[in-house]
Amino acid sequence: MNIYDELVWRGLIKDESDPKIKDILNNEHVTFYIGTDPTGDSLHIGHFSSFLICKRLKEAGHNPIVLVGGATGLIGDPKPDSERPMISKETVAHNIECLKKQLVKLFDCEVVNNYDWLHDISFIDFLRDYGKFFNVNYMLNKDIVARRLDEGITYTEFSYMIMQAADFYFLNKTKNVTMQVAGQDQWGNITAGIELIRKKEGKEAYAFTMPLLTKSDGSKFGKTNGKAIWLDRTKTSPYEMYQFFINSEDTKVIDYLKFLTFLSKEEILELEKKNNEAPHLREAHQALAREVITFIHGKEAYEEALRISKALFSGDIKSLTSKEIEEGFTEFPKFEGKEFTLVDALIEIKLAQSKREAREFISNGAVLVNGEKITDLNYLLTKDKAIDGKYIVIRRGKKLYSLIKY
Ligand code: 629
Repeated sequence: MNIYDELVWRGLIKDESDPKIKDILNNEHVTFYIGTDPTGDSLHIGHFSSFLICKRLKEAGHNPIVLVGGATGLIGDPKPDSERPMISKETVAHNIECLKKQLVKLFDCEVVNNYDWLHDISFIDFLRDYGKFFNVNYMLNKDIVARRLDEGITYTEFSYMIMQAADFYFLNKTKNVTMQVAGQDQWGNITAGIELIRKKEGKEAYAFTMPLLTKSDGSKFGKTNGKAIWLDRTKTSPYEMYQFFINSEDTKVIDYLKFLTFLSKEEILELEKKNNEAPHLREAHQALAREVITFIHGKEAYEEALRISKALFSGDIKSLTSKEIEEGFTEFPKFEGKEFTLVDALIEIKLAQSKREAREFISNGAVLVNGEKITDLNYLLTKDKAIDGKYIVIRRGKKLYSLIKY
């Protein structure tokens, strides 16, 4: 299957600027770019789903360049609903360093920063050499800008499109970049660049966009309980990422495999068959979690996430190290470790309302300490019973956990 047909099969093509895109992708070797603004100090899984195109097209013989918007990040790409708060220059500089590290590590490609060529264009030159090529009606017609007119859009955010167009023009001139790729939300910014190159250089440039991954209800992919799934493991641990993918909706898991992994069509069709026949075995979900976490964090991190998940499910906490407990129990409450009876502890860690209730839970065998059922009402919790001298994991019933940290 040629690269174009593979991208179509994977659902990775939304809009194309020109019917020639198919021939270009299949038969030429082009330099293309995809950009991101440094709005945060880590990429999230939504960025990851878009930037994977760098590896896919590189394997098909094309040359990817990733742009980090040191200049555009100071301006803010207009969102459909409201004006972005300005980010300080120090924060943008910090975020650029963080993103560059992630992008080079994950996608091993050239990274450029549009601050390098945009920062010293004078205001007058910007208006004469770039602004002159943009009819305001054209700009007002761009979907996101049009939707902001009622709410209001500042001159600053309104200018953003010209900056991104200038990037495409500059990269076309200096690095022979003839294609830009992005998620579908970027269509207006990208076509502005194609227009600018045509007007200033009389040359053709190309673009295609990818659909933004969504959940089955149409909401944005990459968030769980309102929390984004970050690539920085200190913000989202591999275990949390594992839980996120294992809990993908059965109706979306095959789409996610096509979008987010390099498994072959045959492998994915096989997983689709298994998912249809026995979704409870979650083989497609397991493959998705394995492929994505291994790509981002490495095999070790995936296997650790799997160990934590199995221990939590089986209750065999003693098989975990204190580091694995730290990763696996991020969403459970943590309490100060000290020497106290299990009865008192249950009250302090909010797993019982009273001594009577605590005794009842213990006597009924509903309380596990580090995975072991304890029915002794005089049981004492001490540091030497903690895993690695650090953690005692208390479980009440099927899935109520609390952590005591020494
Ligand atoms: C200057 C800036 C350029 C080219 C691109 C850009 C950034 C672009 C943007 N991209 C999104 C972002 O930064 O805002 N104006 O978060 C984001 N992108 C990846 C995908 C996207 C897009 O990083 O393209 O569609 C979804 O993640 O929203 O010369």
